[in-house]
Amino acid sequence: MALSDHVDLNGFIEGVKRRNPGQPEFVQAVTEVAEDIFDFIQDKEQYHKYQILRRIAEPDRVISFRVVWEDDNNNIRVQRGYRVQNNNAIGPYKGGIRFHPTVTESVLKFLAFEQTFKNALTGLPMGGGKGGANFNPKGKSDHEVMRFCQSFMTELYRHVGQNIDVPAGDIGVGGREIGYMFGQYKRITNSFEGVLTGKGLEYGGSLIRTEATGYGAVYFLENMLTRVGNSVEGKRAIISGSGNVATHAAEKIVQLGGKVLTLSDSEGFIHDPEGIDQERIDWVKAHKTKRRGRIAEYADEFKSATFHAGERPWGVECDIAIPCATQNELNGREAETLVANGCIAVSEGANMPTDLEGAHVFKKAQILFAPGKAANAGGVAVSGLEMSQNSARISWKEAELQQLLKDIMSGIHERCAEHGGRAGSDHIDYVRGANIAGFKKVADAMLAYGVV
Ligand code: NDP
Ligand code: 2IT
Repeated sequence: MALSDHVDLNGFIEGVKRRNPGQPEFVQAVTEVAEDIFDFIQDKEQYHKYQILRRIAEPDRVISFRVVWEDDNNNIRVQRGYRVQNNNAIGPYKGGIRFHPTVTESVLKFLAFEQTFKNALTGLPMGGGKGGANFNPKGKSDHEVMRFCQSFMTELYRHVGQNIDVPAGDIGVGGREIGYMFGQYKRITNSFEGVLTGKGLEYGGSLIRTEATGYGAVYFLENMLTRVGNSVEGKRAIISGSGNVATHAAEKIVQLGGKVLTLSDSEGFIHDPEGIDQERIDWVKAHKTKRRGRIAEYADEFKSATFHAGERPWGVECDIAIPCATQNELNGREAETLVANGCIAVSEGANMPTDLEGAHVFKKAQILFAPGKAANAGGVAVSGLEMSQNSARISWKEAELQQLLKDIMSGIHERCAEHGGRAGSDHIDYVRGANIAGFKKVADAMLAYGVV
């Protein structure tokens, strides 16, 4: 078949839209990747012949199930749970579980698709998957969360296993939820195995897994800045979110001598011109995890700060932006504001926080722009290290793991730089680099397997 007989990019995207009606987030994630991959595979006949991108953009399977549980008032509640197993060409399916009212099949399919490329970029043997439920942990008692997690795992356990699919945390799923789910898996199967990552240190968890995503996003940022002779030191950073990723990104910015001006949640953002230092970050961590409080209360606690209800932080002047809340939280207009305000670098702690228009603005302005699949890969990378420790039945020391995380993030940066450059320009397009490097590894494994 001549290359001209292959469907073009627009035809491909039209097909993705037709096959996935009502799934805008999934179509968006595939479009962003396809824009770069179509260019890359122009002259690579085998990827066309074996329909590699078309196959990666069709999950191996989507499992959907009813999760029924009883609340504290004895009401019977019904939620929908999912596991999307996107691709296991290079290792067991691996990716987080999200509990949030906005969870849909489209959201989890986009996340599992992105995860496939991200996991490949880490250099570790992990395929891509994602799961979750439209359950809202906010305002629920510990017992309600426990009953929900147990019910969720009572179906999920059939589909996962240390060599099959290894879930972890994501929005709304942290140490507490992983504990309840691991306990239920162990109870049902009578098998103590590394079926989940992000576990407590007492029962097979790894040191620095909690910190890894946020720290990794800042290491990636530092790598980008170092390459152009700059650094985090003295820079003003605005961060969205106030959960696991946001608070640890903030911590690492402060450790590297930067100043953090904002944090947010789904109700608005706080702006603290004095800077959110380690003591204040510790307060936010305890407030969000132990007290399950809202970020608005930061402004009651620290008088230098203001709370901006219903707004996002992107209008605050900064050098660096680190979106760490959720998908599509930074649009084209906000991207233009950031660029106009002199922002030089964006490192995505969240998955697909910048929408397609926003990503095009950053690409056009040629600022340093690290997509989530590269910048936030530190979390899943340390999950991979947790799997290795579980298999070997050992625990590595903190210093060792800190170094491995740094090395893995530098390795991802190098892979992106290798594929994201253009002849005649010194600028690295990290989106293109991440898409191509991730695709190539998965694609070459798929070619080795033939048509399966
Ligand atoms: P958490 O649940 O710990 O925190 C999520 C934060 O984002 C909260 O501050 C939450 O505010 C905010 N948020 C959630 N949904 C929305 C929304 N619709 N609009 C505005 N704010 C929102 O989750 P994580 O920190 O773990 O995850 C944050 C992002 O990082 C996600 O995109 C996740 O996929 C990604 N990620 C996470 C990894 C991990 O290891 N945990 C690894 C790689 C990526 P509120 O309290 O109001 O809901
Ligand atoms: O989006 C992600 O990479 C995660 N939520 C972490 C996945 C994992 O398996 O650690």
